[in-house]
Amino acid sequence: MRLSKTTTTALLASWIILSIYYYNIFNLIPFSYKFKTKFYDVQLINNVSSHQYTNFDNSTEDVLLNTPGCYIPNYESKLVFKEAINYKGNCGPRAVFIEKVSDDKIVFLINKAKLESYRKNKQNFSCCYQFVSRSTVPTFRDVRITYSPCILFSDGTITTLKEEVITVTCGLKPDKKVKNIYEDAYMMIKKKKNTNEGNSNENAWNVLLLGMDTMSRARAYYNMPFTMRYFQKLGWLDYRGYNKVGFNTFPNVMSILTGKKLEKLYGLCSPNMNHCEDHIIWKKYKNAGFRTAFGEDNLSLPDTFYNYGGFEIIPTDHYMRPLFLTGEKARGNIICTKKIPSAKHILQYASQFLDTYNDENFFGFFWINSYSHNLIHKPSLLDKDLVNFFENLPLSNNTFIIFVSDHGIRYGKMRYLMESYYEERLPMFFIWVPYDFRERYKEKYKNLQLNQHRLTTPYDLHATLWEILKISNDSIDITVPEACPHCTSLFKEKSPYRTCADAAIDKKWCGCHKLVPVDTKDTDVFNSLQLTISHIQNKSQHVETKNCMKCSEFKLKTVLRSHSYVDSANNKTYYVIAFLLSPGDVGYEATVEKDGNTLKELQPTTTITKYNTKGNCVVKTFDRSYCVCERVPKCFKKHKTK
Ligand SMILES: *[C@@H]1O[C@H](CO)[C@@H](O)[C@H](O)[C@H]1NC(C)=O
Ligand SMILES: *[C@@H]1O[C@H](CO)[C@@H](O)[C@H](O)[C@H]1NC(C)=O
Ligand SMILES: *[C@@H]1O[C@H](CO)[C@@H](O)[C@H](O)[C@H]1NC(C)=O
Ligand SMILES: *[C@@H]1O[C@H](CO)[C@@H](O)[C@H](O)[C@H]1NC(C)=O
Ligand SMILES: *[C@@H]1O[C@H](CO)[C@@H](O)[C@H](O)[C@H]1NC(C)=O
Ligand SMILES: *[C@@H]1O[C@H](CO)[C@@H](O)[C@H](O)[C@H]1NC(C)=O
Ligand SMILES: *[C@@H]1O[C@H](CO)[C@@H](O)[C@H](O)[C@H]1NC(C)=O
Ligand SMILES: CC(=O)N[C@H]1CO[C@H](CO)[C@@H](O)[C@@H]1O
Repeated sequence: MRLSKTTTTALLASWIILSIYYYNIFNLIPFSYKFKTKFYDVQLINNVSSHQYTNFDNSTEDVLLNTPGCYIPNYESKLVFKEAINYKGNCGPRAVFIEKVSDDKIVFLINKAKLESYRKNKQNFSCCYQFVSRSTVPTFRDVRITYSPCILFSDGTITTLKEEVITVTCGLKPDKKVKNIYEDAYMMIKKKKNTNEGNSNENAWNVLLLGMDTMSRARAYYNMPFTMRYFQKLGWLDYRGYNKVGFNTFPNVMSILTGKKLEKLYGLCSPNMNHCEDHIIWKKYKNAGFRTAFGEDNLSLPDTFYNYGGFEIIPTDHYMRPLFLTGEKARGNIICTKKIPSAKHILQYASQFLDTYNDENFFGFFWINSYSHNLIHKPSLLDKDLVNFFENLPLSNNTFIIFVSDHGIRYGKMRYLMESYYEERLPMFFIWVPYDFRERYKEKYKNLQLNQHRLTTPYDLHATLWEILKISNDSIDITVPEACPHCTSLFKEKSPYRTCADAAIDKKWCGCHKLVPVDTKDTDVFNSLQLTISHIQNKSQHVETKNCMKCSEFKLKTVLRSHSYVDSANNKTYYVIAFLLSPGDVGYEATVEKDGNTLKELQPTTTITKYNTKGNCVVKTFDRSYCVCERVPKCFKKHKTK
């Protein structure tokens, strides 16, 4: 296709509109945001007398990373992370409490006054509890749970903890679910017996890996200031150049857990997640005698393990999914599992897990979606809870805590700005290193500190998890990350010359570039647009759709921004262009490589506007981004349209 005259005019017009837009955006930013200072300074606890450190890291307020191999500007100061409007919502108050009286006994406590507030009419009521377990019949995507009969209890009743997940119902006839006034769900750790009694490894280092979805480092600093200040005060390590390696959650989380690339995982993890379980790092820890746990909230998300068939067989010693299967509900900006936000269930359970196995060895992996995945969510609502959580962790001196994300904000109005190129690519990554470790492995700790100012990736983190296991138990044989076989752990210094290519980061996701604006009328930009848009148009015309529906023909509506960079590794020029197509105002960000006179689009070209709900007529959900549905005129018969 050729760009029509109208399109060219549109290009010009959009440039003008965009200029006005930028002007407005930047003038709306409150002064205090524009010149945020100090906050980004990284303080080293021990003075590092590395010669290279002073030579190679010249990062300042204006630059996140400035090594010969990777330059990342401090885009953070240019973005405003406006939080969603506060839609009043809360899950509680909780009126029935469950506490442990011993490892396997629990007590029910009823707060009468609070329960009274749920009693709208004056009907009599009683309460009963049920244990929840996974259905013994394996189900695809692991969605089935079973409930034990409902047993009546009163304030102070003590019972044996049979299953970890418990539900409570109060009402006129709660066991028959008649006129319920109150429902709640709980998860209590049921300690597993130490199989090799008295044989727990004294030299072992434990790991708590806590993730929070869609949190760039910049967003963390903006929206969770209490947590960030807490980290700084206590000397957590803060990795400024942690670059993602795939599009959405699954590839970026799985690269931490397996060291593999998405292309490889597709085959391995099919037809369900148990098929690739042996490649997951928690399994290696489990095999070495560590207790393992896994929990993730907001189960209806499209891009987590669920989408890959789930785990038919429970993969870890402790597993939170059955709790959330008792029913998650969105309320305001938060997601509740009965009377407690799902994420707080996770924090409470993680805390119990650490407490329970404090004298043994463990590896816990927990992932929180519900406070940050969507733009309606507000990370700030979890900020103080996180500080509280970290502060009260029952830590001995042998636990590494890793607080990490998968990527930054991928869609929404913020993506119209050039700075969001970095935002999407640079997830947060913090580590708490136990004091004893710092003392015993001075060199390793020094390197961990140095690498805060180097280009790092999920593959490095994977290698690091291996090495923590190796240090804990020398008989373990390490497997190098398949996607980056020469990548070492973060206990080794990363070269300042390291480039994205060295770190196995695809060109498409590399954040190590200095983007400079290019006129949207530039010939290369024009040709790049033509190339990309014709690809998208072609793609959209080949999408499989439901009966009597088809994808509308896309046309360029407006160019949002156009930039270029030169890659010093090959001296080629790349164009980064964001644009909207109509109908539907679907936005994309494309990167096009110029090689001599040939232009090549770096795949995938992904949407920067919200998951396209106008594309609901597609057969494969993934195609939604490339379709705006319309009816086929005069189509009444049942036949498949192309
Ligand atoms: C560490 O560095 C600070 C600031 O550069 C300096 O004041 C302090 O004396 C140094 N401490 C040691 C132990 O070298
Ligand atoms: C960093 O700054 C030092 C001192 O100002 C300078 O000598 C060095 O060349 C700079 N390094 C880089 C990579 O720019
Ligand atoms: C509620 O319980 C009390 C005491 O058991 C009983 O006297 C009363 O009749 C009950 N009320 C109703 C409406 O069932
Ligand atoms: C080390 O790991 C092996 C399994 O690879 C296990 O058999 C052994 O008990 C572990 N050693 C200790 C001290 O935990
Ligand atoms: C951890 O180690 C530090 C320094 O060695 C010590 O002061 C502290 O009491 C230890 N804490 C625990 C929980 O063992
Ligand atoms: C258009 O898409 C089809 C199916 O995806 C593909 O086979 C074909 O090569 C594409 N054509 C062009 C010109 O990109
Ligand atoms: C890139 O260009 C510079 C200067 O034009 C040259 O010195 C350098 O060798 C080139 N690098 C490559 C990889 O071609
Ligand atoms: C309760 C629940 O599952 N909430 C959200 C989880 O994530 C999906 C996808 O982003 C939302 O559509 C749900 O509303």
